[in-house]
Amino acid sequence: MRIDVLTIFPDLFTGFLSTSIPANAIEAGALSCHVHDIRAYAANRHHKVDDRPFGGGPGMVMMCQPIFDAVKATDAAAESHDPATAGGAVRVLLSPQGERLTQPRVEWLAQQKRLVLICGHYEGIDERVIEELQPLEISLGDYVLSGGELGAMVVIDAVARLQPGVLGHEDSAAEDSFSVRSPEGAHLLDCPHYTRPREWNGREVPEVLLSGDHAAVARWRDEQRIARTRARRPDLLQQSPLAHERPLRAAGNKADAHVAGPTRRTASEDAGLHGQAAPEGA
Ligand code: 9WO
Repeated sequence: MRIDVLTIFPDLFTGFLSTSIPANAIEAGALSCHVHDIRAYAANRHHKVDDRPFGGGPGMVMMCQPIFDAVKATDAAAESHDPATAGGAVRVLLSPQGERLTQPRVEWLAQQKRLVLICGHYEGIDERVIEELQPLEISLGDYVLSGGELGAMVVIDAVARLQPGVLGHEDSAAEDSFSVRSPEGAHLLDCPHYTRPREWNGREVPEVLLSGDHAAVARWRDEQRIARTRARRPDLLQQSPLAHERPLRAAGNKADAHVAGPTRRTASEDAGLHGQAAPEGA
């Protein structure tokens, strides 16, 4: 997978991309990541990328031209380097106005050939370039940051670890929090983990984990995942397991971009969410 990042603070990415999982993915050849300074595409002498808001108000607004030209230039560079990406990249704008990032969305993003992550700054971005580029808008959560860069790093980290051959331990990406599902298909939280010593500070490791009975261990972990999810994130058990199975925006398809509403749940899926084989309480 190829990722292009467009930002006015490219330096923020250097430490991140040379360390940890994304660095492993790049090292393994599963990911290439190119960071571009939006300022370099500003068509004015001062490399100005922002201007005062029409209608007044505080702060500055990012101008259309530098962002648009940066996207077009990186599209051209990517396609000349690898014609397989010519079908169009998935464009992502990190923004509090976006859909909430979830693991099913991460899994969908991880399967794309190419992503273009656009990081905004100041009070916002001129709406017309958002309309023109039709990015998928993604939010980390309901809070305002000073820019989209931390969101871009979150997306890179989350998709990098899902690239084939990236994790030393191939099973762990498939087995950790949010990748394990209940029989009904709901994403579940992770079970507790323990390592040596067997007793620490007067606290013992659960007996079943020392039993050597693999089936009993697997059963206990499943019960823990379901009980924890019920206790801490009951909303996960209510969500449609199929909500993200369908791409909300196909690359280059303007018709269904922008507002990515949740998929409606069918009556049979609703029925499947009841009567879970889980212990009561947590
Ligand atoms: C600023 C602002 C001030 C008062 C009320 C609402 C407000 N919204 C914004 C705003 O959206 N500023 C943005 C800063 C402009 C584009 C980039 N910025 C950004 C991205 N802030 N927070 C994010 C972000 C990205 C992903 N997930 C959570 C937050």
